[in-house]
Amino acid sequence: MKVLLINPPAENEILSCNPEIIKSERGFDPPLGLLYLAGYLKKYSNYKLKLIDAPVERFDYPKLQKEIQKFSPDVIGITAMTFTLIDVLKTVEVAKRVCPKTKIVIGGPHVQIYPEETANLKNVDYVVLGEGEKIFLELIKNINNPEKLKLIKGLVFRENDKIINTGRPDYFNNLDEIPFPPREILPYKKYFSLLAKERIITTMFTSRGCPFQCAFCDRPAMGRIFRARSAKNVVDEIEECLKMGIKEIFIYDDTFTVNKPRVIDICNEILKRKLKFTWDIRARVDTVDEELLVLLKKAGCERIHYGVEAGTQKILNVLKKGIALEQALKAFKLTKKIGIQTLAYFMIGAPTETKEDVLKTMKFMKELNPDFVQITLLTPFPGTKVYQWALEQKIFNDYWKDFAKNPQIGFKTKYWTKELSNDELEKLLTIAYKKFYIRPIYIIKRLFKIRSFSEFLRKLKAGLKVISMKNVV
Ligand code: B12
Ligand code: SF4
Repeated sequence: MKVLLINPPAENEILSCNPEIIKSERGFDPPLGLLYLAGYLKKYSNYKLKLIDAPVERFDYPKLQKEIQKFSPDVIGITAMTFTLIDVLKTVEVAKRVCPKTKIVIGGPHVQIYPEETANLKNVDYVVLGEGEKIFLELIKNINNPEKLKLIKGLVFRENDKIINTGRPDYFNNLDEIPFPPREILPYKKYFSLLAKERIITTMFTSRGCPFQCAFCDRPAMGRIFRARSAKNVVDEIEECLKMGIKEIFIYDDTFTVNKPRVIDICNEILKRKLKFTWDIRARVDTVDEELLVLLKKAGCERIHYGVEAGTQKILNVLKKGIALEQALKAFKLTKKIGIQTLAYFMIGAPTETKEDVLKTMKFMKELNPDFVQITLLTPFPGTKVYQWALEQKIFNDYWKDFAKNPQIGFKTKYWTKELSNDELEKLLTIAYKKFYIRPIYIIKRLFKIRSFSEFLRKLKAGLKVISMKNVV
């Protein structure tokens, strides 16, 4: 049995609210979901396995088609975000053209929201829900036995004209039992990021799920149950990465700092093993304190990404972020004092947000004064409370569902336009970026922090893009 996993080319990504700079300069992250599947198959089967990360390999469709034909797999697994659906389907089309008998399996964040719509798409044979490692293996083992497939939770497929949905699967309770992602099966030295200090980066998850309830995020609907790996297991994986020559690790947990004793254990384990590497985390301002930050710094944590989202308490409350502005100010002050870089995420265009609110947010950004900000227009995503409110208030119809049923190139995302029009939102986003980044004091501070000529070139290119921003969306 030959199994091919594919992260499709990024030729038709739906442009959300990200400025061009973030898209073109952000670099490449390994497709961790597929790597986890590969790790599981490697450990628990003897299938011949290949993973293609088309964006990092810069494969276009003709090249991808050749690679599929050459490997001639029995099963192809493709990862899908709602934003990458067009490329997912183009990949399916190319695969079926050269290997018509190959079974096509789709998994990833998109299918959690639109399982049956995905199973109904042309040439899609199976949809896998939830954490796919075990279910994908069970599916492949029983792929020619539909009666057995009906007993595996987490599968959606067509039988004659009927859709069979076997129901939500269970989560892994013990994350330590999942094999590490086999990064060596990809050209792992090609992954980099604009934010990184080092050239070879990788990404890692030390926990899954998020216990918070933010109204703009689909995590509450997807995976509320927070589960974490043990410190030993996490640091074993870190050590494996360092042995491969990886120099920087982005820890992508939804909120790394949910459980303070666990973070303390991870830092102490890194220190005990004397591991030297650069790493960063994503955290909430209400889950850090001085003791934790000091230890993180000691263990080499270089940067913390905080979701601040808005600079007014009114909007934070609307978004159900569950934090206070004072907590944000305190966390940033402490993080900077301790010498850890900060990145703040902000959004513009929340329900009830007026121009005055946005101007206050811009002022707050400068008051926080992080090393970097990333500002986006709030796109109500399916599966979020904000999307539900938009439907209830008839700001738009369930247009994502239409897209999920019939994906078309040229699809445009919609914003919350009750208080501010599209045009106003786009203008405010440009102003916010310029107001933050084009400040003499900021530019001088950053110039002093640059450590190499290549870093200077990358940041110069990004800076010029911000200066030339007209209409960023
Ligand atoms: C890292 C990341 C990115 C990175 C890199 C993406 C990458 N190469 O992985 C970057 C920064 C580029 C990025 C960009 C965006 N992202 Co992003 N990102 C993430 C993040 C934080 C982690 C992804 C990850 O590695 N997860 C860990 C792995 C283990 O989980 P997983 O991918 O879900 O895989 C598991 C299952 O889904 C399943 N599975 C996955 N694929 C497959 C395939 C098969 C065949 C099977 C059987 C199973 C299966 O099994 C896996 C193992 O358990 C997630 C949030 C999250 N917590 O997952 C958001 C997330 C995926 N991103 C999201 C969004 C919205 C975006 C952006 C649109 C943001 C924006 N406004 O521009 C862009 C879109 C970019 C694009 N068009 O590709 C949403 C997707 C929602 C959706 N409906 O699709 C998420 C879920 C965040 C959120 N809550 O809103 N993102
Ligand atoms: S935004 Fe972050 S903290 Fe809030 S629910 Fe989503 S993942 Fe959790």
